[in-house]
Amino acid sequence: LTNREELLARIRAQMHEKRFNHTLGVAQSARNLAVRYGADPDKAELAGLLHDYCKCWPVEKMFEILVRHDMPTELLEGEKELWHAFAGAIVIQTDLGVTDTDILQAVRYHTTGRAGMSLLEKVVCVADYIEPNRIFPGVDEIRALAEKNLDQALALALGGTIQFLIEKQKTVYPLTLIAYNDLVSRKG
Ligand code: DGI
Ligand code: FE
Ligand code: FE
Ligand code: FE
Repeated sequence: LTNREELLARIRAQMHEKRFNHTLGVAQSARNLAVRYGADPDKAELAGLLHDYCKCWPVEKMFEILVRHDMPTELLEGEKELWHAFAGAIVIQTDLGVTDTDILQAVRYHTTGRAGMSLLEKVVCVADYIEPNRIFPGVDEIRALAEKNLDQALALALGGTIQFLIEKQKTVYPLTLIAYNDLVSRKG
C-alpha cells in the first residue's frame, strides 16, 4: 500500500457502503479529537480508517484468526460483536503491514475499551460513538461532552453501552466494565 487512494480502496473492498461511510466519519472525528486533546492527528485518522476493517467479514473467518492467535476463551465464547476489534488489530498487521503499536492497540480496544486506555485509544473509541452518521439516544450529549472532557464522554458512552447490554440481557465483556470503572473512579 503506497498511497492513501490505495488504502481507501482496500478498506472500501472489505465492507458495505454504510460501514465505509461510518469509517470515514470515525477517521475525521478521531482527527478532530486528536487535535483537541493533543494526540497524534495522523495516527488517529489512520486508526479511525482501520478500526472496523473486518467488521463485515464472516464470523468464521474472524474466529479462525482469533484461535490461531491464542485469544482468551472469554472472547471466543463471548459476543461475536467483539471479534472484529481483536481480529482487526491482527489483520491490519498481517495483511496491510501496519506496525505502529499505538494504532494496533486503538483498533484492538475500540469496542471494549480496557483499564488505563491510552489517549489514542480513547480518541478512537469516542470517535466511534460520535461520528456524524451515528444516531442513537444520547449521542448528542456524548458529542457535547467530547468537546469538553474526553474521559467523561467515554464514561458516558461506555455506561450507555453497558446499560443497553443489560436491557437486552447480553453479557458485558469484563474489559468494558473495567474501562468504565477506571474512567469513573478517576474523574475528580
Ligand atoms: O463496530 P461498531 O458498530 O462501529 O461499534 P463497536 O465496535 O463499538 O461495537 C460493536 C457492538 O459491540 C455494539 O453493538 C455494542 C457491542 N458491545 C460493545 N461492548 C460490548 C458489546 N457487546 C457485548 N456483548 N459486551 C460488551 O462489553
Ligand atoms: Fe467496531
Ligand atoms: Fe456489516
Ligand atoms: Fe465503528
